[in-house]
Amino acid sequence: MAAIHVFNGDADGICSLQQLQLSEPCQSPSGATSEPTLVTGVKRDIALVRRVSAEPGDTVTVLDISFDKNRDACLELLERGVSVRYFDHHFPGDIPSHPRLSVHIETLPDKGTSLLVDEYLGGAQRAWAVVGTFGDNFDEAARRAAEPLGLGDADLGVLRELGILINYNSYGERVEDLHFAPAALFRTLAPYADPLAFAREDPAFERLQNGYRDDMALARSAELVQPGPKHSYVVLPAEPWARRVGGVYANELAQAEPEHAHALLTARADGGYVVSVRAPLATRDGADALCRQFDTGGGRKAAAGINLLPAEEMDRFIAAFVEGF
Ligand SMILES: [Mn+2]
Repeated sequence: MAAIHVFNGDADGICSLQQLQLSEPCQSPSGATSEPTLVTGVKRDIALVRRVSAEPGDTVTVLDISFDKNRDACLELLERGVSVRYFDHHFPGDIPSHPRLSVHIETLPDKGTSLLVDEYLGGAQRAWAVVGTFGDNFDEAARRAAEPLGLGDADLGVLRELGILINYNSYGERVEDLHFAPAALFRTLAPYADPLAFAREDPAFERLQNGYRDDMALARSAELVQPGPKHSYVVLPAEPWARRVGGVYANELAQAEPEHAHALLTARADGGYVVSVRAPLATRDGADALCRQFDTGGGRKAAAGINLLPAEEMDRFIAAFVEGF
């Protein structure tokens, strides 16, 4: 009766698991707390359920990855007698009903998986839900969720910074690009019931702060191109720093210019680009529709991406980007 946790390696995924683990630690038959199996990866690594090896009677908890990309793997587990518990806010497609499948999926534009788990737990680990929500760039929702905690501006700022840093750590083409493998970062956070204590006491926080500062300085020096009246994009080189910082830099651009749509294209070592799109914060709509026009595109209304944009489709992308917003 093993517990297997499958989660996106970003802040929303990690903070969703952190809340569940703090509220429902795994108990082995002897009563000792047992280590669950963790299945995760870089942020864009979302077809994770197929990596699970589970026995009948095991429970698999899946956090912050699209059901649509994991449906077949989930059905296979369910048929083998495994229970699946699913929390997510990405496009799910058809959700089957099955006695061993429990689903908590909502696709609202400002409610991430951390807030779905928070609701499920009755707000029991609210501070971590706030961190995960800041990490997904849902600032207003995060501040609303933080109200009952009665935190001052400085502490709220630390929760926001921690969300941004954990989210930042998840971006990369492969785990080797990252400062911390997401499973290792989760294990580092796991002992801290209070995210403010983690930020104060754990050296991982400072390491993320330094990496973020250095990578962002490089990103900010790249040229911002404006192909339309409310459209900005930037192209970054095929370097580990660019692969790490891209998504977070896109969020920063989106916040600095809320009426603008933003695209960030990072060159891939093997040719073409990885693309992050942010809809204007003012409307939070259209990013998924734009990216789904390309073979490897997907995501949410407010934030979406394309895993591989061939170099020869660059012009088509820029035209669709200007057309789409
Ligand atoms: Mn999320």
